[in-house]
Amino acid sequence: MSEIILHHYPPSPVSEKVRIGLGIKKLAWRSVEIPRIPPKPDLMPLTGGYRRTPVMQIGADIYCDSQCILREIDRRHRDPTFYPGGGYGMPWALGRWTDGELFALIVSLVIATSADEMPDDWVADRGRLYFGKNFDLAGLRADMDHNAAQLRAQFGWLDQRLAQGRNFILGDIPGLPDAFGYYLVWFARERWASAGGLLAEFPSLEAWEGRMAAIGHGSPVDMDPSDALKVAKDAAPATPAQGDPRDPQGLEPGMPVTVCPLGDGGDPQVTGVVRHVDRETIAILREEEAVGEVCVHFPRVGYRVARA
Ligand SMILES: N[C@@H](CCC(=O)N[C@@H](CS)C(=O)NCC(=O)O)C(=O)O
Repeated sequence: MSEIILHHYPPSPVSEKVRIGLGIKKLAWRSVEIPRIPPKPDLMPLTGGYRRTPVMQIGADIYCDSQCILREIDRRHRDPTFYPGGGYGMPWALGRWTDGELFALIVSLVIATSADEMPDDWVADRGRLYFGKNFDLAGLRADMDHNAAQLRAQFGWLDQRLAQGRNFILGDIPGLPDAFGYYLVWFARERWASAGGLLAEFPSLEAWEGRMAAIGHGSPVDMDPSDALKVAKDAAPATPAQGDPRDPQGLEPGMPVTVCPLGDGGDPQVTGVVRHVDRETIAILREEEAVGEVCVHFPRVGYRVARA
Protein backbone atom coordinates (compact mmCIF):
# COMPACT_ATOMS: atom_id res chain seq x y z
CA MET A 1 0.00 0.00 0.00
CA SER A 2 1.79 3.17 -1.15
CA GLU A 3 -0.86 5.81 -0.46
CA ILE A 4 0.36 8.98 1.20
CA ILE A 5 -1.35 9.39 4.59
CA LEU A 6 -0.83 12.74 6.31
CA HIS A 7 -1.46 12.90 10.06
CA HIS A 8 -2.19 16.57 10.80
CA TYR A 9 -4.84 19.07 11.91
CA PRO A 10 -6.22 21.98 9.86
CA PRO A 11 -4.76 24.95 11.86
CA SER A 12 -1.26 23.43 11.99
CA PRO A 13 1.12 25.80 10.15
CA VAL A 14 3.88 23.25 9.50
CA SER A 15 1.19 20.97 8.05
CA GLU A 16 0.21 23.82 5.72
CA LYS A 17 3.81 23.79 4.42
CA VAL A 18 3.43 20.10 3.57
CA ARG A 19 -0.14 20.47 2.24
CA ILE A 20 1.11 23.14 -0.19
CA GLY A 21 3.98 20.80 -1.15
CA LEU A 22 1.36 18.15 -1.97
CA GLY A 23 -0.48 20.83 -3.96
CA ILE A 24 2.64 21.75 -5.96
CA LYS A 25 3.02 18.05 -6.83
CA LYS A 26 -0.75 17.74 -7.55
CA LEU A 27 -0.95 14.56 -5.46
CA ALA A 28 -3.85 12.54 -4.08
CA TRP A 29 -3.49 11.74 -0.37
CA ARG A 30 -5.37 10.54 2.69
CA SER A 31 -5.97 12.94 5.56
CA VAL A 32 -6.01 11.76 9.19
CA GLU A 33 -6.89 14.45 11.70
CA ILE A 34 -4.90 14.20 14.94
CA PRO A 35 -5.37 16.05 18.28
CA ARG A 36 -3.68 19.44 18.68
CA ILE A 37 -2.08 18.45 21.99
CA PRO A 38 -1.00 15.14 23.53
CA PRO A 39 -2.19 12.54 24.24
CA LYS A 40 -2.30 11.39 20.61
CA PRO A 41 -3.16 7.73 21.12
CA ASP A 42 -3.55 6.82 17.45
CA LEU A 43 -0.31 8.55 16.43
CA MET A 44 2.08 7.33 19.14
CA PRO A 45 2.10 3.66 18.03
CA LEU A 46 3.26 4.86 14.60
CA THR A 47 5.94 7.32 15.69
CA GLY A 48 7.15 5.72 18.93
CA GLY A 49 6.62 8.95 20.88
CA TYR A 50 7.38 11.75 18.37
CA ARG A 51 4.48 14.10 19.08
CA ARG A 52 4.93 16.95 16.63
CA THR A 53 2.77 17.70 13.62
CA PRO A 54 2.72 16.72 10.78
CA VAL A 55 3.68 13.07 10.28
CA MET A 56 3.45 11.21 6.97
CA GLN A 57 2.78 7.50 6.68
CA ILE A 58 3.27 5.33 3.61
CA GLY A 59 2.40 1.74 4.51
CA ALA A 60 4.62 0.85 7.50
CA ASP A 61 7.09 3.70 6.81
CA ILE A 62 6.56 6.75 8.99
CA TYR A 63 8.14 10.12 8.13
CA CYS A 64 8.58 12.60 10.99
CA ASP A 65 9.23 16.32 10.40
CA SER A 66 8.33 18.37 7.32
CA GLN A 67 11.96 18.20 6.07
CA CYS A 68 11.83 14.43 5.91
CA ILE A 69 8.26 14.39 4.58
CA LEU A 70 8.90 16.81 1.69
CA ARG A 71 12.15 15.08 0.74
CA GLU A 72 10.37 11.73 0.56
CA ILE A 73 7.46 13.16 -1.43
CA ASP A 74 10.01 14.53 -3.92
CA ARG A 75 11.93 11.23 -4.07
CA ARG A 76 8.73 9.39 -5.03
CA HIS A 77 7.23 12.09 -7.29
CA ARG A 78 9.88 14.06 -9.16
CA ASP A 79 7.48 16.09 -11.37
CA PRO A 80 6.62 18.89 -11.10
CA THR A 81 9.93 19.78 -9.54
CA PHE A 82 10.38 21.29 -6.08
CA TYR A 83 13.57 22.94 -7.42
CA PRO A 84 12.70 25.19 -10.39
CA GLY A 85 15.76 26.29 -12.35
CA GLY A 86 17.88 23.60 -10.67
CA GLY A 87 17.72 25.39 -7.32
CA TYR A 88 18.92 22.40 -5.27
CA GLY A 89 20.34 22.73 -1.77
CA MET A 90 19.51 26.40 -1.25
CA PRO A 91 15.83 25.85 -0.25
CA TRP A 92 16.90 23.69 2.71
CA ALA A 93 19.25 26.40 3.94
CA LEU A 94 16.45 28.94 3.53
CA GLY A 95 14.22 26.57 5.50
CA ARG A 96 16.53 26.84 8.51
CA TRP A 97 15.70 30.56 8.56
CA THR A 98 11.96 30.20 7.93
CA ASP A 99 11.50 27.28 10.37
CA GLY A 100 13.82 28.88 12.89
CA GLU A 101 13.72 32.61 13.49
CA LEU A 102 10.68 33.44 11.35
CA PHE A 103 8.52 30.65 12.80
CA ALA A 104 9.60 31.55 16.37
CA LEU A 105 8.63 35.21 15.87
CA ILE A 106 5.15 34.32 14.66
CA VAL A 107 4.64 31.74 17.44
CA SER A 108 5.62 34.46 19.94
CA LEU A 109 3.10 36.91 18.50
CA VAL A 110 0.33 34.30 18.22
CA ILE A 111 0.75 33.07 21.79
CA ALA A 112 1.12 36.57 23.24
CA THR A 113 -2.08 37.77 21.58
CA SER A 114 -4.31 34.67 21.69
CA ALA A 115 -3.41 33.01 25.02
CA ASP A 116 -6.59 34.32 26.68
CA GLU A 117 -8.86 32.77 24.03
CA MET A 118 -7.06 29.43 23.77
CA PRO A 119 -7.57 26.54 26.23
CA ASP A 120 -5.16 26.59 29.20
CA ASP A 121 -3.76 23.16 28.35
CA TRP A 122 -2.90 24.34 24.81
CA VAL A 123 -1.12 27.44 26.15
CA ALA A 124 0.80 25.38 28.72
CA ASP A 125 1.78 22.79 26.09
CA ARG A 126 2.96 25.31 23.49
CA GLY A 127 4.66 27.46 26.14
CA ARG A 128 6.75 24.46 27.22
CA LEU A 129 7.36 23.26 23.66
CA TYR A 130 8.52 26.56 22.19
CA PHE A 131 9.84 28.56 25.16
CA GLY A 132 11.19 25.93 27.54
CA LYS A 133 10.57 25.28 31.23
CA ASN A 134 10.67 28.97 32.16
CA PHE A 135 7.93 30.06 29.74
CA ASP A 136 6.88 33.60 30.67
CA LEU A 137 3.70 34.87 29.03
CA ALA A 138 4.07 38.36 30.52
CA GLY A 139 7.59 38.63 29.04
CA LEU A 140 6.27 37.54 25.65
CA ARG A 141 3.55 40.18 25.83
CA ALA A 142 6.06 42.87 26.77
CA ASP A 143 8.07 41.94 23.66
CA MET A 144 5.18 42.05 21.17
CA ASP A 145 6.07 45.34 19.46
CA HIS A 146 9.73 44.37 19.29
CA ASN A 147 8.82 41.00 17.75
CA ALA A 148 6.47 42.68 15.26
CA ALA A 149 9.33 44.95 14.15
CA GLN A 150 11.59 41.92 13.70
CA LEU A 151 8.93 40.14 11.66
CA ARG A 152 8.13 43.19 9.53
CA ALA A 153 11.74 43.57 8.38
CA GLN A 154 11.99 39.85 7.53
CA PHE A 155 8.68 39.66 5.65
CA GLY A 156 10.07 42.69 3.83
CA TRP A 157 12.91 40.50 2.48
CA LEU A 158 10.38 38.14 0.92
CA ASP A 159 8.48 41.11 -0.53
CA GLN A 160 11.67 42.54 -2.05
CA ARG A 161 12.47 39.23 -3.70
CA LEU A 162 8.94 39.01 -5.14
CA ALA A 163 8.89 42.65 -6.24
CA GLN A 164 11.41 41.88 -9.02
CA GLY A 165 8.75 40.72 -11.48
CA ARG A 166 8.88 37.10 -10.34
CA ASN A 167 5.65 35.18 -9.80
CA PHE A 168 7.38 32.87 -7.35
CA ILE A 169 10.61 32.98 -5.34
CA LEU A 170 12.67 31.10 -7.94
CA GLY A 171 10.92 32.44 -11.05
CA ASP A 172 7.80 31.51 -12.97
CA ILE A 173 6.88 28.31 -11.21
CA PRO A 174 6.46 27.52 -7.52
CA GLY A 175 9.01 25.44 -5.62
CA LEU A 176 10.07 24.54 -2.10
CA PRO A 177 11.14 28.08 -1.09
CA ASP A 178 7.59 29.24 -1.83
CA ALA A 179 6.10 26.56 0.44
CA PHE A 180 8.67 27.51 3.13
CA GLY A 181 7.75 31.19 3.03
CA TYR A 182 4.04 30.82 2.37
CA TYR A 183 3.15 28.70 5.40
CA LEU A 184 4.41 31.49 7.66
CA VAL A 185 2.39 34.19 5.94
CA TRP A 186 -0.61 31.81 6.20
CA PHE A 187 0.14 31.21 9.90
CA ALA A 188 0.46 34.91 10.70
CA ARG A 189 -2.66 35.82 8.71
CA GLU A 190 -4.77 33.04 10.28
CA ARG A 191 -3.71 33.38 13.87
CA TRP A 192 -2.28 36.83 14.65
CA ALA A 193 -4.90 39.60 14.72
CA SER A 194 -2.47 42.35 13.61
CA ALA A 195 -1.10 40.44 10.61
CA GLY A 196 -3.42 42.13 8.08
CA GLY A 197 -2.07 45.59 8.90
CA LEU A 198 1.54 44.46 8.77
CA LEU A 199 1.18 42.56 5.50
CA ALA A 200 -0.68 45.42 3.78
CA GLU A 201 2.72 47.15 3.44
CA PHE A 202 3.85 44.38 1.07
CA PRO A 203 1.83 44.29 -2.17
CA SER A 204 4.16 41.89 -3.99
CA LEU A 205 4.09 39.49 -1.08
CA GLU A 206 0.29 39.71 -0.87
CA ALA A 207 -0.11 39.04 -4.60
CA TRP A 208 2.20 36.00 -4.26
CA GLU A 209 0.21 34.86 -1.22
CA GLY A 210 -2.89 34.76 -3.47
CA ARG A 211 -1.01 32.74 -6.11
CA MET A 212 0.20 30.30 -3.45
CA ALA A 213 -3.28 29.86 -1.95
CA ALA A 214 -4.59 29.09 -5.45
CA ILE A 215 -2.19 26.13 -5.72
CA GLY A 216 -4.28 24.29 -3.12
CA HIS A 217 -3.48 21.03 -1.38
CA GLY A 218 -3.74 18.40 -4.13
CA SER A 219 -6.60 15.92 -3.55
CA PRO A 220 -7.07 14.88 0.09
CA VAL A 221 -9.66 12.32 1.18
CA ASP A 222 -10.41 11.86 4.88
CA MET A 223 -9.30 8.67 6.59
CA ASP A 224 -10.18 7.29 10.01
CA PRO A 225 -7.17 7.02 12.38
CA SER A 226 -7.96 3.34 13.04
CA ASP A 227 -7.73 2.62 9.29
CA ALA A 228 -4.27 4.23 9.20
CA LEU A 229 -3.13 1.96 12.04
CA LYS A 230 -4.47 -1.02 10.09
CA VAL A 231 -2.58 0.07 6.95
CA ALA A 232 0.66 -0.02 8.99
CA LYS A 233 -0.19 -3.37 10.60
CA ASP A 234 -0.96 -4.98 7.22
CA ALA A 235 2.26 -3.67 5.62
CA ALA A 236 5.98 -4.24 6.21
CA PRO A 237 8.55 -1.42 6.12
CA ALA A 238 9.77 -0.92 2.55
CA THR A 239 13.03 0.83 3.51
CA PRO A 240 16.11 -1.25 2.64
CA ALA A 241 18.94 -1.71 5.15
CA GLN A 242 21.65 0.81 4.28
CA GLY A 243 24.73 2.05 6.04
CA ASP A 244 27.00 4.98 5.26
CA PRO A 245 30.76 4.41 5.63
CA ARG A 246 31.32 8.17 5.87
CA ASP A 247 28.85 8.66 8.72
CA PRO A 248 30.67 10.82 11.30
CA GLN A 249 28.82 9.11 14.16
CA GLY A 250 29.60 5.60 12.89
CA LEU A 251 25.89 4.70 12.83
CA GLU A 252 25.17 1.34 11.20
CA PRO A 253 22.13 -0.83 10.51
CA GLY A 254 21.29 -2.96 13.55
CA MET A 255 22.56 -0.42 16.10
CA PRO A 256 20.12 0.55 18.92
CA VAL A 257 19.70 4.35 19.06
CA THR A 258 17.54 7.17 20.39
CA VAL A 259 16.39 10.09 18.23
CA CYS A 260 15.14 13.41 19.57
CA PRO A 261 14.54 16.94 18.21
CA LEU A 262 17.24 19.40 19.32
CA GLY A 263 16.33 22.16 21.74
CA ASP A 264 14.51 22.39 25.04
CA GLY A 265 10.98 21.48 23.94
CA GLY A 266 10.59 18.54 26.30
CA ASP A 267 10.15 16.25 23.29
CA PRO A 268 10.31 12.53 24.11
CA GLN A 269 13.14 10.41 22.68
CA VAL A 270 12.21 7.75 20.16
CA THR A 271 14.09 4.45 20.49
CA GLY A 272 14.70 1.89 17.78
CA VAL A 273 17.29 0.03 15.74
CA VAL A 274 19.00 1.73 12.80
CA ARG A 275 17.69 0.53 9.44
CA HIS A 276 18.95 3.20 7.08
CA VAL A 277 21.44 5.98 7.56
CA ASP A 278 22.61 8.66 5.18
CA ARG A 279 23.70 12.30 5.27
CA GLU A 280 20.15 13.64 5.45
CA THR A 281 18.14 10.90 7.16
CA ILE A 282 18.10 8.35 9.94
CA ALA A 283 15.45 5.63 9.80
CA ILE A 284 14.88 3.24 12.70
CA LEU A 285 12.87 0.05 13.07
CA ARG A 286 10.56 -0.35 16.02
CA GLU A 287 7.89 -2.80 17.05
CA GLU A 288 4.53 -1.85 18.58
CA GLU A 289 1.59 -4.14 19.16
CA ALA A 290 -1.01 -1.92 17.43
CA VAL A 291 1.03 -1.58 14.21
CA GLY A 292 3.62 -4.40 14.15
CA GLU A 293 7.04 -3.43 12.79
CA VAL A 294 7.37 0.13 11.47
CA CYS A 295 10.30 2.13 10.12
CA VAL A 296 10.39 5.68 11.49
CA HIS A 297 12.33 8.27 9.48
CA PHE A 298 13.82 11.52 10.84
CA PRO A 299 16.02 14.24 9.33
CA ARG A 300 19.58 14.43 10.63
CA VAL A 301 19.56 18.25 10.69
CA GLY A 302 17.80 19.46 13.83
CA TYR A 303 17.83 16.05 15.55
CA ARG A 304 20.23 14.30 17.91
CA VAL A 305 20.86 10.62 17.27
CA ALA A 306 22.56 8.85 20.18
CA ARG A 307 23.58 5.21 20.68
CA ALA A 308 21.16 3.63 23.15
N1 LIG B 1 10.60 20.57 12.78
C1 LIG B 1 9.23 20.14 12.76
C2 LIG B 1 8.39 21.11 13.55
C3 LIG B 1 6.98 20.66 13.70
C4 LIG B 1 6.20 21.50 14.69
O1 LIG B 1 6.77 22.13 15.62
N2 LIG B 1 4.88 21.50 14.49
C5 LIG B 1 3.99 22.13 15.43
C6 LIG B 1 2.61 22.37 14.86
S1 LIG B 1 2.54 23.06 13.32
C7 LIG B 1 3.72 21.16 16.56
O2 LIG B 1 4.19 20.05 16.52
N3 LIG B 1 2.98 21.57 17.56
C8 LIG B 1 2.67 20.68 18.63
C9 LIG B 1 1.74 19.58 18.27
O3 LIG B 1 1.12 19.57 17.19
O4 LIG B 1 1.58 18.69 19.13
C10 LIG B 1 8.75 20.02 11.30
O5 LIG B 1 9.31 20.69 10.43
O6 LIG B 1 7.85 19.22 11.02
